[in-house]
Amino acid sequence: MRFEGKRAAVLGLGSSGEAAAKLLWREGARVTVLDSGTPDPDRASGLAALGLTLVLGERAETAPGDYDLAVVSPGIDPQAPLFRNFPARRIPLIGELELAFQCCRRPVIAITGTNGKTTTTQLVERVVNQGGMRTVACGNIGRPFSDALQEQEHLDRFTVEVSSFQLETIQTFRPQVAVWLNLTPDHLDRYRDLDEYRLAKLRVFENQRETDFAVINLGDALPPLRARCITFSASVPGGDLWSKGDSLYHGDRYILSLRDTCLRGVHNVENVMATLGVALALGLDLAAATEAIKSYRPLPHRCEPVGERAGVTFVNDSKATNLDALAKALESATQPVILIAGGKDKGFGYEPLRELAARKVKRAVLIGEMAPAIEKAWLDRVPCLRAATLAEAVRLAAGSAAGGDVVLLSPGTSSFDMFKSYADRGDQFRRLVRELVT
Ligand code: UMA
Repeated sequence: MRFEGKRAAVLGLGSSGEAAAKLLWREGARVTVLDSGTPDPDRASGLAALGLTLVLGERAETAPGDYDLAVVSPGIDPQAPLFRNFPARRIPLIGELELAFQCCRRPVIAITGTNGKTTTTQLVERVVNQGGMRTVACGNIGRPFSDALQEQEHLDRFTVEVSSFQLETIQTFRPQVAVWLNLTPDHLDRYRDLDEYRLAKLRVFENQRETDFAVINLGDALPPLRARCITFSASVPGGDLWSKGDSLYHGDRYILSLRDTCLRGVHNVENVMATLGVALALGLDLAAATEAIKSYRPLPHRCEPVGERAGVTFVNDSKATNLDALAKALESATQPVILIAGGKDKGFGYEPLRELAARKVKRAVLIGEMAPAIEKAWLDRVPCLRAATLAEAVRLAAGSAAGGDVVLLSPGTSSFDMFKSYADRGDQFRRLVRELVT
């Protein structure tokens, strides 16, 4: 076993820290977990019961200790004291994704991009399983790769959603198929600029060889890649997979229409193309892949209709945690929109959406840290109201809507200033709408 007898530090006790600690423990390492926040007590006691050492709270940031390696959780910023304490001591540091890959004996399909990662990861999981190979979806999607590894004897491949945070700390991570969906501004509270974010994401191709595949969006100018490329785009002509309206083609062969699926919007045309690209890379039958895509049901919080009252439709798009996702939701809207937007300040402004919002949004109800900045950016083009809580926002939005309008929660940024997560924000919205419509 690769880590037997090694002294390992795991930084962060969220879901990936817990999974990394357990993997190292199963591998025979001597594990210490350090978390400078207030982690879930059940997680902490579960690891303590296995005999792992825990260092929690502020003292974790300066705790001494001699280790052979440190494994960092993706949410810990390299500038955070807990993180900086380790490189300063010259202890080799990798991320949870790299740790899992080093223990993985199956090929990996990796999916990255600013938006659409989760939908595409689920589509790929479905297509690969129905194509006769056994896989599970894991990684940034929620179940850490290190946890999913426990099933590797029963699997042929891992389908891993990977974030830029996870890619920052890879060394040998080498997907057999790497999917690049798109890149738009996000996480600018962690990266200096878009270029730094892009460079982190590009690392998904770093260790690929000529025999591997890169399934890439032609709309993004990527540097030359070593892997064999399968290209797709809904806007730039010349890709292996291309579209006309809702119809998708491979070369000159018609494959399917998005209307045959439960997915909508141009972003989903590209998510489906990327999935078909993986099917091509793995040599799967495209007709079977198409049937698997047709029977896919999207997850909640992604343009999810949650209620209707007096001809007003309420839509939960809480997963829109960046401007591009909000733009996609607005572009896909065919009715006048009463928009609920705003949330955590992630280091970008809403000015780029001014014209689109002026065309689509009848009124915006703004919440969270970003509310004043959005109002300033849009004020002369979009009538804006401010709400202190989501309940007030729903009330104001419903009061502003007429029959035929849509009340859309599509915040355009993260939720952490007011909610536990985007799912918590979406669940609260769904509940408030249900109370309103019944
Ligand atoms: N912590 C410290 N010190 C710090 C900062 C954090 O000790 O300075 C501790 C916290 O107290 C907490 C732990 O670190 O206990 C949290 O670690 P984490 O933020 O890495 O969270 P995990 O629960 O391990 O979840 C991570 C991903 N989170 C992030 O990247 C922020 C999850 O993606 C992922 O599903 C999970 O691993 C399993 O792989 C979430 C996400 O928001 C969904 N991802 C971003 C996105 O999709 O945009 C990238």
